[in-house]
Amino acid sequence: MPKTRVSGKASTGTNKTSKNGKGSRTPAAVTEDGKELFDPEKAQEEYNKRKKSQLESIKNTSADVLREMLYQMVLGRHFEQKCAEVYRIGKIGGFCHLYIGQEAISIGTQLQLEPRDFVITSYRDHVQAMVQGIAPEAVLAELYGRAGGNVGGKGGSMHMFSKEKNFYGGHGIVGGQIGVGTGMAFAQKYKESGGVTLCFFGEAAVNQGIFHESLNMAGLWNLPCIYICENNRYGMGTSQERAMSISSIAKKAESYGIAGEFVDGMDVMEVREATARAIERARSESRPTLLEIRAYRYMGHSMSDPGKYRSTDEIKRYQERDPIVLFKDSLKEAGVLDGKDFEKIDAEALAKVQEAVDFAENSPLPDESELLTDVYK
Ligand SMILES: Cc1ncc(C[n+]2csc(CCOP(=O)(O)OP(=O)(O)O)c2C)c(N)n1
Ligand SMILES: [Mg+2]
Repeated sequence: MPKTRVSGKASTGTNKTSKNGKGSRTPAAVTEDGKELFDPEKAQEEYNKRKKSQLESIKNTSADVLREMLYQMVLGRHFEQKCAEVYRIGKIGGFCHLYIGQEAISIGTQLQLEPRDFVITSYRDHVQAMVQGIAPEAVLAELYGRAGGNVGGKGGSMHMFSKEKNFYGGHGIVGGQIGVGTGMAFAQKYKESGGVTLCFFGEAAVNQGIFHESLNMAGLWNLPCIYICENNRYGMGTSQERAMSISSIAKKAESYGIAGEFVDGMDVMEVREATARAIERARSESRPTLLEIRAYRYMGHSMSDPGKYRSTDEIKRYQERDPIVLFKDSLKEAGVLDGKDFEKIDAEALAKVQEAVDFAENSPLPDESELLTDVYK
């Protein structure tokens, strides 16, 4: 695998947003106002439809970028599975929120960023930190609370951070990062850096006041901020339907006069194209965008979630539309990669995860002298 990140600009696709930014491609398994409910037949239909559009997008993307995208998705999946395994045997303490099932969001959005761009996110941050260029070794050592972690073992799972990689956390307060991300975009505009901010948050954060205050400001002040709502249907054990008065989050963009788009988060190419449109809007017009990207979290909210609020059947039905499987099928059909390449990518990712484990295991605990450094006194 190349060590340097293959970025490459994504095409903005044919699914242009309308003037108010609303996307035209609405998955069949989801109605216009975002009301889902899962119908396996419709989902299959949608899968086939998406596959066609994926093939189109794949044709317009370089083979190196496509391979890197798949590698990062597979690495993210294996890394998180390893986290679950080592958490269960007590290697990781505290909270641990996994990203399995949502990989297409991080990979589809972040791999097209430039060094001047910023990222900020919630506590579900391991994969996003790695895609941003923080080494898996440093992320796992951080989870282990070791000195080799990207914040010296003092942040843990929820607080990945790297100034060098423009990755500004890792935040535990639901929605807190939306205000900070808005400020980061303000700084980019004020300093005329030409950079954009990707600000990730879950659908439950949309019910917080900070979401509305931030989007209002971003709309009013023309900030280059891309608000990415990762709608995985649940905030801890509460489904979106039980907590939100309307189900289309993308529509909320209209309240602030900014572009909003609904995106299928199981389709990494669709995520990539929607993000490319938002980046273009932010860079050339300094206008914000709200992307509602629908995916599904396969694991519990955190490692301590007993998962009594949903059925295993529901989880299985989403897994049938797994973003990695869908992407592999399309890459194969497009003649970009084949079974042998997939095996190689899998082996590379597993080897990288093993390197991360070896590094974390052998990394020392932070020195006692570090106890009061990097904190407000
Ligand atoms: C202000 C605040 N309220 C409550 C919590 C407890 N809490 C932690 S995660 C969470 C659910 C958030 O769900 P969502 O925003 O959808 O993100 P997801 O976990 O699904 O990625 C809640 C309520 C918190 N951390 N911060
Ligand atoms: Mg959620």
